[in-house]
Amino acid sequence: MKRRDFIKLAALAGAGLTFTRLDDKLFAHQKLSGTNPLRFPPVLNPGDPLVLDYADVEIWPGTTSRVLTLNNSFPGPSVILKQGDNFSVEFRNMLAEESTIHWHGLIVPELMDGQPKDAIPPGGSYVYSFPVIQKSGTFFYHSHAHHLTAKQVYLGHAGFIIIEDEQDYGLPSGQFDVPLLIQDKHSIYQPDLKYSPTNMDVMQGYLGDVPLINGTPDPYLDVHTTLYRFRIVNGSNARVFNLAFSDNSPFRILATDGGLKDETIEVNSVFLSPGEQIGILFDFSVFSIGDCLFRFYVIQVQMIKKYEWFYYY
Ligand SMILES: [Cu+2]
Repeated sequence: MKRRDFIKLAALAGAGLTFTRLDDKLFAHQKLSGTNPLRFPPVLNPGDPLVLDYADVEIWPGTTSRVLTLNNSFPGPSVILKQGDNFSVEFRNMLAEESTIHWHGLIVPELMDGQPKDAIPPGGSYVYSFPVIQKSGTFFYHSHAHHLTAKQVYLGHAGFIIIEDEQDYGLPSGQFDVPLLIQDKHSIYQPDLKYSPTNMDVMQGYLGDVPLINGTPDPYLDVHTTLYRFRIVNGSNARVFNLAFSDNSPFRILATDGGLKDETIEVNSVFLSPGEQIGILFDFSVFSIGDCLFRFYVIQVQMIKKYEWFYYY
């Protein structure tokens, strides 16, 4: 796309994620936008606990933010599962208030679902354990503590869950399979992530003006000239996003909340509401090195009350 167009879009979008094409051998980033390399949370090692606590994390370069972390990671470590696994993890709540881990989208026994009524007290721990019975898909975990969910998720209690199975064979994998957690934050409190809703926010949702992607502000990702899979989760409190490439390139919807679709669907943009995820396929091979391709358009939708996430106050 033309640089002029990009500048215009950047102003519209406020912030987003920039993809810049790389030569397959020369790993040179030609920066058109995006200040910070996109971060990725670590993968949770089998047997490791998930420890919820505050920590000072460098979100904006040169300064730290006091946020909620799991194992000191913001967002929390990614939980990678295989269909047929028996997953088990000890959750340790180091906060001075209740918390839980809710496995959003997973089919698990009621007592393993981290519901508000099953709160883990301050300083307490609990072993979540369940069989992985679902097919390939992207999910995410987050706090579901009573009246504390919105605050704890906003401050950082969230992470990816990815289930892999034989349906994934032949799809982009490894570095070509990219998870993106989008969460909007209030820039007025930067670098802190203060959860401070007004009465109006409580009614209409806590809307930020700066989207963080995997906890990264103004991120970029250098990509190779090949096919990519993106697993995009909207972990915002109330913000609905409309996702599109800056040049209106079509892309293919591979998966939705129900898992992989029988057939991919070609679209030019897609709405993603809080708590929702979508998987897309995009082929970067037709672009020139230095092209700046992908921006998230931030839009505000009034009718958000129907979404589950909205009730997490
Ligand atoms: Cu949820």
